[in-house]
Amino acid sequence: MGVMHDWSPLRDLISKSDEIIILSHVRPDGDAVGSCLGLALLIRTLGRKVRIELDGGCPGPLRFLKPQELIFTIGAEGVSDKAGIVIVDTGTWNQLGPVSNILKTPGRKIVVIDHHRTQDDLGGARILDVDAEAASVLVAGFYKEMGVTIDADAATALFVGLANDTGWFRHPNCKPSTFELAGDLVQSGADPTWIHEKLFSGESVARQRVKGLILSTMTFHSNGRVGLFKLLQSDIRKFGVTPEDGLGGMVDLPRQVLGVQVALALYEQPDGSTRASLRSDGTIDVGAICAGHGGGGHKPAAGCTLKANPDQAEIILLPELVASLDEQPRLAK
Ligand SMILES: [Mn+2]
Repeated sequence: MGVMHDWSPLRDLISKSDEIIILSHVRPDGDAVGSCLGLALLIRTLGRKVRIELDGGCPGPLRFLKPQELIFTIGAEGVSDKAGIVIVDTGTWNQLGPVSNILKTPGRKIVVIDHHRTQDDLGGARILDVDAEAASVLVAGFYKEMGVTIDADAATALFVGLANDTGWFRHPNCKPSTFELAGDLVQSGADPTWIHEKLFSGESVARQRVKGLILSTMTFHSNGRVGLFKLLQSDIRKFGVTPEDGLGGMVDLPRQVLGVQVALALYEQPDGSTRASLRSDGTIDVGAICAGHGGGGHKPAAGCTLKANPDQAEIILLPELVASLDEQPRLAK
C-alpha cells in the first residue's frame, strides 16, 4: 500500500456519475468478486448509487460474501448513458466478454483499476499497479485515499481477493506489505478461519470426482518439470459438472507434485476450442507465453484460448514451455 497513485479519475467518476457500474473479468475469481464488492461497499458508503455486473453472476463458492444485492444483469435492466463504469481486475476486451459493449457509448466515463500487465485501450483512465498482488490491494489503497474505514464486510471481501491472488499467502508475489494489509483486514473484521472454511469446505461431489480424474490422468514432461492435464467436455458431462461447481483451482493440482515448476491445464470448450490455464513457480513467465496466443496474465499465472482441441493445444504450448524452462536453471529445492 506504499505506492502512491493518482486516484483523481476515480474520485471524479464517482462524484460526477448518476450511477456507478463495476465490471470485472469473465469467470470471476476471488479477487474479481472481492475487489468489486470492496469497491462497491466503499462507493455506497459515499452515498452514491452503485451496482456490480459479473459474467454469469457470482460463482457459488463466493456467494457467502453476499454480493447478490449489488449484482444485476445488464441485459435485463440496461445502463443509462450517464452511468460511470469502473473496471476492476482486468484491462482487456477479451477478459471483459459481452458486457464490454456498454463501454462503447460515446462520452462514457471509464476507469480501469488493475494489476495485470496485459492492457488494452478501453477508452478510459487507468490506475495500474503491476506490482500489486491483487486488485483488492488497490481497492484497499482507495479506502485509505478516501479516508473511509474498512468495515467487516469489506475487509472480508478484500481478504478473499488478497488470499486468492497470493495462493493463500504462499506465492512469490507476497511481500511484507501483503501481510501488513492482511493484518489490517483481520483487525477490521476479516476472519481467515471462517473464510477458508467457507471457500474450501463446500466442494461438490462432481468437483471432487473431476479432481480424481485429473490426478489419475495428468502427465509429466521435461524431466518432471512440466505437469499437464486435459479435461474434455465428455468428462464434464460424465461427472455432471455445473457452472456452479466451477473448475477454478484445478491447475494447481500438477503444481503440487515434487519437481513440477509449470502446470498446464487444457479445458475443452463447448465450441471445440481449448482454454489453457498456466501456473509457474515464477522461474518462467507464463504471462508472456499466453500473451503470444491472445491471452495474458501474470508471470506465475496466466491463460489463453486456442482454436484447437486439447491434443493440438498441447502440441502448440508444451514445446514453448519446455524451451522456456530449458533457458532457466532449476530452482534449488
Ligand atoms: Mn487479480
